[in-house]
Amino acid sequence: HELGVVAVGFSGGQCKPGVEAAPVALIASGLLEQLRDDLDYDVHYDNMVHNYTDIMPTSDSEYRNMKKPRAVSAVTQRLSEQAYEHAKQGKFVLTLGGDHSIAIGTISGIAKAIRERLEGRELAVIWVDAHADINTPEISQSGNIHGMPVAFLTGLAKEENKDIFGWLEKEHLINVSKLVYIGLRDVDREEKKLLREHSIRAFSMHDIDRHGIGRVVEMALAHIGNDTPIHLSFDVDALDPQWAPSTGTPVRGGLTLREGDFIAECVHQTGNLVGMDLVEVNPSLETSGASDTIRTGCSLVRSALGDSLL
Ligand code: DIR
Ligand code: MN
Ligand code: MN
Ligand code: MN
Repeated sequence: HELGVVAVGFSGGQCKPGVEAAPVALIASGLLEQLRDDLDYDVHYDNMVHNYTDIMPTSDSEYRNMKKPRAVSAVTQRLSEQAYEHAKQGKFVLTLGGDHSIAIGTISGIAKAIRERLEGRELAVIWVDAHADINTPEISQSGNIHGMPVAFLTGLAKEENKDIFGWLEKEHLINVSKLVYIGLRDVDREEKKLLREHSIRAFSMHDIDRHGIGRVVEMALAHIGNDTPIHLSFDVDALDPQWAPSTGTPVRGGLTLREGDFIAECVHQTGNLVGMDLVEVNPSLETSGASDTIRTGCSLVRSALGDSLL
């Protein structure tokens, strides 16, 4: 099986430097060799961490309350094309971030490729995160675009300006009915309203406490259905800070390492997984826990790609 890897050293979707160093740390710990040697993937990696300096805007003032809108738009547009190229050739697309704004790029590119390859079929997305990342620019409290990717990907947020996400076309977008969250526990008031208004399927930590992770994953996959290509967008802050302390916005009361791996394993077992983002690992925060956080990230990726299944 073929695997396209894109290392995205980008941190402009939020304000804390360091998250751009995660791809190097993940790769240096041997992740790609493990995928090649232990899991038998044919790994296609261009041997570079993209920071997209060549397409950085010279000035980037706030627009509609968004911080660094032109930088995030330019990077995600380029990444969308990279992900599209991999997915069009039938490769699994693995993106190592970077902050979660980069999902605008990967998911839009994969969604477009899937529509072309599978006669209009729509991509489903499982978003594992402490946060819903569905703020529109106007309701966002922070202005950080890593809290907005789902709004742009579902078309809940729209913008005409081509330099500020106006490049997103219909074929790039996902349907709210094919989106499922797992792990939520820090959702903004206005985001909760959106989730309710659009009847978006969401499993919070409360649901996991009530039903157990096994039943929750079963319900999440049942919602998506059997015959749908799936993208797994995994924010490492879904895990409890005990397992992933080095991340920009840690929230206590999260998933255990095994619960995180279990989600990834089950999604792999469907046979429908076509792409994964691993985002928000920031080795420069809580540095005493950085190597644990990197190990956690590697474990989640290996699980999604079929490790630890007998
Ligand atoms: C918050 C935090 N909802 C925001 N979002 C984070 O800035 O929009 N996402 N941290 O990962
Ligand atoms: Mn090949
Ligand atoms: Mn998060
Ligand atoms: Mn996130």
